[in-house]
Amino acid sequence: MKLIVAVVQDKDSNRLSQALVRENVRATKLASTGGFLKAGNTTFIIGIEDERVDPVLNLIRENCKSRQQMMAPMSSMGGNADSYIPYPVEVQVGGATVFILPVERFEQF
Ligand code: 2BA
Ligand code: 2BA
Repeated sequence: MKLIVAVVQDKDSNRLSQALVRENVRATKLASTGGFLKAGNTTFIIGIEDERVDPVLNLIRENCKSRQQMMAPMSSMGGNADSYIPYPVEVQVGGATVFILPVERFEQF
């Protein structure tokens, strides 16, 4: 068994949830925040048998789009002047950032 941890954009999370349910894949959704943009994103954790990992990765690939996102200028108020960015910056936010971990044990009580 593997644990898939997938960070996706909020805009794609409903579509991905629906696809997972449709394909009978169990998952848990966590509301998360990107460390860089400090904007909301969604983290899916999916415990899944080894042979279903690739089909689940395909579902994630098909349902999550890469987008350009503007990063608002950060205020220097109360912050460090070194980290002040005075102009908006465009960043490419990926369709999904995915980690696949081995599961030592899985229990449901
Ligand atoms: P939910 O996904 O909201 O599922 C609640 C309950 O609904 C499940 O209880 C199960 O009895 C049923 N259920 C879920 N998906 C189903 C499906 N495709 N077909 C038929 N019945 C389904 P539990 O199995 O005790 O799971 C409780 C919660 O634990 C789940 O909430 C989910 O958040 C998490 N979870 C369970 N298995 C998971 C897994 N393999 N990976 C990640 N999270 C899991
Ligand atoms: P954020 O940390 O809000 O990052 C959003 C996007 O900003 C990133 O997209 C990347 O294009 C850019 N970015 C992030 N850190 C940067 C930096 N230090 N310098 C320049 N640009 C930077 P993605 O790479 O597609 O990541 C989307 C989200 O996935 C991230 O949101 C974060 O929540 C998560 N993520 C990405 N890599 C991760 C990792 N190695 N570990 C844990 N979470 C990760």
